[in-house]
Amino acid sequence: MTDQQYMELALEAAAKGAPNTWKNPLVGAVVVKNDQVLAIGYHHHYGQPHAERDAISQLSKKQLFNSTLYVTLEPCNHTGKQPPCSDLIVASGIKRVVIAQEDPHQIVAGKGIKKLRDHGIQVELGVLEQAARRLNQHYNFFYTHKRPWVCLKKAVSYDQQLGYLGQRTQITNQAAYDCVHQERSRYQAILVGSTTAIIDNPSLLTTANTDFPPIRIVLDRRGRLLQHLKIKVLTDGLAPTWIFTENDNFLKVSLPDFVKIHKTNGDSIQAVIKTLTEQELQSLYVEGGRRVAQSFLQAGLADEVLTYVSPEILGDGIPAWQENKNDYQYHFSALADNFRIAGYKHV
Ligand code: AOF
Ligand code: ZN
Repeated sequence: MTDQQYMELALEAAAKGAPNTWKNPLVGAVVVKNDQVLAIGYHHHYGQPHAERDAISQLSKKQLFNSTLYVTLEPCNHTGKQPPCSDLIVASGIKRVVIAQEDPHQIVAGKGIKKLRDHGIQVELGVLEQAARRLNQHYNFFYTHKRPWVCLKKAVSYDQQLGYLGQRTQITNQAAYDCVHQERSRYQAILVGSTTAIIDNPSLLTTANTDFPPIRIVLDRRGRLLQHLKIKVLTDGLAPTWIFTENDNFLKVSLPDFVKIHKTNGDSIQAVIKTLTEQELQSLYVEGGRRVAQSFLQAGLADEVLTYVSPEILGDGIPAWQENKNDYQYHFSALADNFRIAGYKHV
């Protein structure tokens, strides 16, 4: 088999970690000797051993001697929640390391590769690099641009409307609804405006089986939720909820521990981005409200737009917000059971 084929195996293994590696990247590793795969490992769970250790620990010193390691991300060279993989590789007797992509995280960024080379290990970089970058798209974006990737989602009727004013409107069907619930697990935070939180009363959960549900963020500048303290995101305790508000009265009411108040002063969009960046949360799914979406577009903070289109005609509903078509490039579309999804990326 070729280097590409072994790397393909490592990429497949890496994907198994989703969505439980959470803020950590998906990483896979394969050990090969004499054209035989000796071990396949991956990063299973946030805080647990890295992919390299998962693969190497399956083998004896004798098996590892003179072998080749294929790994989808540059091995780390720091002590975090785990010890450095570079030291483990150096001590293992592995003679060649093939890496798909360099780690953009400044804590690693080339240092892992340097360490291996300094110890006489042959290192090759860039095998299936594009596929590896795609696998950790949000991670790569975050550590390159120092802010989370933002996706704006809308569900529209065939006549480009968001729903009827002041009432919950089911635009797309159950299949689309299920799809959104799965999609949420790809993000580390989900955001809606207070109007959506009150009128739709969504739970904003994901159906994916994860230990790290996305943080639910509600923008509530004036403190309208104070009159609606029984809504799901303030009572169910099923995921953390953050409220960004200018209203001090939130600090006077008793809220459950999973609800956190972020006091803002002025631009709440920038406050959300700043807080997520500080917490190293790498992606945000914006789900609700025409005004909220427009604020993100105006701030130039919409990296991707996802549109769910149903075949229904609403007639006299709220017109959907529109991104500037010149700023966005068609990315993909999918036709499913009675609805269509189209994705566009900022150019
Ligand atoms: C992973 N899994 O398989 C590899 C990672 O806090 P730590 O010790 O878990 O370190 C996390 C960093 O380690 C991560 O951001 C990335 O730079 C590097 N490599 N991380 O979680 C892995 N190989
Ligand atoms: Zn590591």
